[in-house]
Amino acid sequence: METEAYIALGSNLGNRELNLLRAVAEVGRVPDCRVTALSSFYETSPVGNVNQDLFCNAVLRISTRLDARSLLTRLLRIENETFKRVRTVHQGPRSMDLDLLLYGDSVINEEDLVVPHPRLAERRFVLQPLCEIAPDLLHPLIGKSMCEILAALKSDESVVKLLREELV
Ligand code: PH2
Ligand code: MG
Ligand code: MG
Repeated sequence: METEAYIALGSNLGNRELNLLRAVAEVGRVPDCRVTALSSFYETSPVGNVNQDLFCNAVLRISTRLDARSLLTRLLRIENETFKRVRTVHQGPRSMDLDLLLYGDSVINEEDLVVPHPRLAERRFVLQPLCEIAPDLLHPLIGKSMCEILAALKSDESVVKLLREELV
């Protein structure tokens, strides 16, 4: 059985757009994962307390036979091995961040794996690309569609600018 999962991509170190394209290719190479949709690329102002460069963000949909934990392990492996991600500053600059946003309508609360992603509903840089590919998708905990959640969002004033039209 295949499950639809959504992954957030973010980069603000090196060639950000190339990093995102490479990440899409790497996710597509994971066994038992098919990329089924990719949002446009957005340039976004950094959210959080760290003063850092603008991000490039996008959202990917896959169809997968992997369970959520195996998928997370593969995403972390791409961050570490393909992008040699170095973790110094919490929420600081990164060559690649791959966050598991949603795994079907599963609700998972484990120490290192929380799905839906706990900050999904407050982040414009995630909701805007997500709404492009899944506007009517229901948030499994909030019970509203992604476009309803985006429309009601007030707290996040970060600037999200379309960088590149849909690629696939
Ligand atoms: N990721 C963070 C912290 N802040 N801001 C933007 N604009 N985009 C991100 O991907 C991002 C962030 C930690 O994961
Ligand atoms: Mg993140
Ligand atoms: Mg992350």
